[in-house]
Amino acid sequence: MIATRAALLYGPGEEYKIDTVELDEPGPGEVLVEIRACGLCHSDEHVRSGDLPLPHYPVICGHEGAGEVSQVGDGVTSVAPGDHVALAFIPSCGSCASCRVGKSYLCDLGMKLFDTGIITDGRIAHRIGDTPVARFSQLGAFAERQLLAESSVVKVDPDIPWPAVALVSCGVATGFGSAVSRAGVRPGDTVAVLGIGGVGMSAVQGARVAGARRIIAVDPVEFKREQALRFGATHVYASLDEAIAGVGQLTWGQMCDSVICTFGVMLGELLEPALTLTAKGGTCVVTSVAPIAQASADVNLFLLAMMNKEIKGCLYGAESPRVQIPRLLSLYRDGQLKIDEMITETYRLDQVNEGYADIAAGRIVRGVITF
Ligand code: CXF
Ligand code: ZN
Repeated sequence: MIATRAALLYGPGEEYKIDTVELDEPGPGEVLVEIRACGLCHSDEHVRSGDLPLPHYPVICGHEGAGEVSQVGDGVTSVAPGDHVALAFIPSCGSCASCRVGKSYLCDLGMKLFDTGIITDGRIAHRIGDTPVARFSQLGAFAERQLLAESSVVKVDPDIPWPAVALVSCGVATGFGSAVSRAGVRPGDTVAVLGIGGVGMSAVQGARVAGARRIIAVDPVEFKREQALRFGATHVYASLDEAIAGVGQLTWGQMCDSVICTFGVMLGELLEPALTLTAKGGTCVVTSVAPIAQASADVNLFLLAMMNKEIKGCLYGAESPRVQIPRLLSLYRDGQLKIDEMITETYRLDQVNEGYADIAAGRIVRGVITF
């Protein structure tokens, strides 16, 4: 039996509590990973706040993780003890239809994300006494070590600092891909990014790398607007109303080729202003996670058709983790992708509640727990 200290949620609306969780030894297709860093992503906060209630508590959150493989079970071929890995919040089985066509971000194993049993064989492999312990997204990286499916880990080069590996595993891949892959930003485009956290800042960088001419960052927090200018934004606005007025003037009414929604929480009422910012023929990408009960949105359907606009959902930046994570880390190593600069604060595991309080107060772009 293996033990780990972990930050657990015992129910929606509660704060994290540190406890000891028992893990099985790695079975076939499983790996034990010593977690070295885990970013504080807003999706975990959706679980904590109750916007995204899970079927089982207690749960270990934390999915923007990085660590070192310490043990592997039978049949594991892609990693060995000592390897550095990023944790992927969508697993890659490699054999379903989506994986086969290079869209592992839609892997069929994604349907097991909210199961309490481990992906490999569904058994309860994480527990406190007789109580099963769930892991958000089958990861649970707010823990010193974690038992994971091989399909959930992506080998990375060992020279990359742990916090950068962690951030690329979720926020950077999601934001960068939202701009480059899902919106398809092209040189000369005007792009708006709505909400500047780790995902939004990575969308700003994606737009910059893709050659956008104007990058409009919208966030009510002055500190984040200032930061956005350092990462490639050319114009910043404090509100959607100000952005609509400002972009109207800047573009002579043409508005943005693409608009990327990276709000902390997506709400139905935010879609219409995002579409107002979108040019005719343009694309509005919805990346932010909405409360699970958010089933309606404001859309002027007449204008949607008359202006030939697109609305697109976006998961994992619409790129496959095993391809995209190493690719983005190469861009980071070459200095084309700023990741260290996105990390405003580093926390210990037992400071996870403080970290999320800092996010709620708009004090940080990205926080990271290091171990
Ligand atoms: C989330 C999205 C919803 C399910 C799990 C993870 N993405 C990352 O932040
Ligand atoms: Zn995330």
